[in-house]
Amino acid sequence: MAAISLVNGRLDASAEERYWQDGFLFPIRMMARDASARVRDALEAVERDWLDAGLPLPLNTYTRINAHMVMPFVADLARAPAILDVVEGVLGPDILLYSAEFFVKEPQTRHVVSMHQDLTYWGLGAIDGLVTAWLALSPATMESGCMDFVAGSHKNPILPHEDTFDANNLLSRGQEVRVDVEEGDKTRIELQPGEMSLHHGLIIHGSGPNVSEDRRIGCVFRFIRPDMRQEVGARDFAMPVRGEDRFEHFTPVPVPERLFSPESLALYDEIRAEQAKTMMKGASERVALYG
Ligand SMILES: O=C(O)CCC(=O)C(=O)O
Repeated sequence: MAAISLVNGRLDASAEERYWQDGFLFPIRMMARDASARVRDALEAVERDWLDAGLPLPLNTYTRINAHMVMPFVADLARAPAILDVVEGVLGPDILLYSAEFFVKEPQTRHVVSMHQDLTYWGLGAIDGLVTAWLALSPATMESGCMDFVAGSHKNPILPHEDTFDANNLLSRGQEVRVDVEEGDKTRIELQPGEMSLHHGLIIHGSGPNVSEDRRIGCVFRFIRPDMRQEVGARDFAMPVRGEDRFEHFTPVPVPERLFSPESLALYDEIRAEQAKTMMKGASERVALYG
């Protein structure tokens, strides 16, 4: 797939049009390979140094939910002008960071992501004002279990999903959209380290297992427009990253000062408990990441 060409670091009108038509855009070269290797090193240093450091929750919870609230390098990356210049083409000049997480598939493992729509359990409604930026920190290929998107499927409402709670599923509830997706309808989102894709919150997507020799690591940011709002939970949280928030629908989250500081861990706990009420709503079993 030919790389999306940026004009002064921004999407041009045809790229924006493609995003709204297909519900995704890729590959976008966001940083050089060696810069993405440094981000990977930072994550792997956290994995090495903090796994047995007595954090209140398993390290995997912090890497999978709201990583930007406890890891300054994640918040810094989300605030990088190069990324925000691209995201602005979809959301406009006022941008909040709703969440950040790492999707890691270890080499030669069976972990998958079932076909789903992101917005299903987030309580934000079936909105256009959320975009995911998925930055590859290692090759995301068919072999390593890159994402697959169904072009145009973001024009659907939120479709019925079934919670499978399958242990090999990386999603919080193992949720799967109740739609049969033909192989021929999938676009393979292959990315090299430092490349990024964008996807709409309603796009039907998933990913297969990693049968390669390397880890498959995605650093994933969910950006929203400030006029979005939490419709299910009593309140919600987001980090202001660009422009102005004239709506104040989300309680602002500060950039953490250092890795896993006591203050950021306390705030993390409060936010996770509040968001769990929405994320676990209607679940028939414990939702491990929130339970
Ligand atoms: O990383 C993956 O394979 C899936 C990630 C995903 O579903 C998402 O970022 O919305």
